[in-house]
Amino acid sequence: MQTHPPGVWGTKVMTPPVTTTTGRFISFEGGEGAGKSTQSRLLCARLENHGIETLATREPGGSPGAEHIRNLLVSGAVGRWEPLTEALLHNAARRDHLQRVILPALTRGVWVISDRFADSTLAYQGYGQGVAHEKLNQMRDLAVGDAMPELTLMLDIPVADGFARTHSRADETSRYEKMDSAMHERLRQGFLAIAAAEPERCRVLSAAANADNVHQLIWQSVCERFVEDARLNG
Ligand code: ATM
Repeated sequence: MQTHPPGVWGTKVMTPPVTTTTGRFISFEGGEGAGKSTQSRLLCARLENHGIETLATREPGGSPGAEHIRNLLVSGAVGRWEPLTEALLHNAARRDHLQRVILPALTRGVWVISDRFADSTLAYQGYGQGVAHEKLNQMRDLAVGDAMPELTLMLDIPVADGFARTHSRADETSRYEKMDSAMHERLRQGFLAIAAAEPERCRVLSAAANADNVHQLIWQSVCERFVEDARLNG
């Protein structure tokens, strides 16, 4: 599994669609404490066991430029950014991540597993922070085009249970964790609405169970979605 983007950055502008490439693009989405990073690691390890090369990446971040933007987004006072500015920063980071890391990996046949992608902007900045969905969709069209994930695994957990998990961790609290629980409730409903609108791409999975059980649900979804790939049965 590659956990770091390749050291040499492509300068050529690459264009979607993802379907012309050989790798597969999977994203994890969900609120606080849903276990996305653990599940992303478990999925990559399982795919590698089946002979599939993977790249575990994340948003905001995932490329050197996008990681710089991430630092601007996750640190500082809650009100540091006006929500529309925040959405633009997330999209700028995403564009860099996509062009410099995700599309080149997919072209090499690598499966890309991203801990968050474009749905997070609609959920957090749209449903959570009130930016008009139309504006967010325009930004997404510009930054991402049709290079959306082929499968999005939405890990769903009640807000209070998710908070209980994150607050037991020693990590520094990010700007987003400081936002009020009403915002987190709105974004949970936002993820569910996004999944309901795109049932072909999105699978909502309960993240309340232990990590091994959640992983089994994820593996089942991956096998169903990519049933034509014989390596998954091997
Ligand atoms: P992670 O904690 O999953 O690394 O993400 C950092 C924060 O960025 C996350 N909240 N917390 N905690 C959600 C937030 N975020 C957005 O608000 N919009 C986005 O488009 C993305 C990708 C993340």
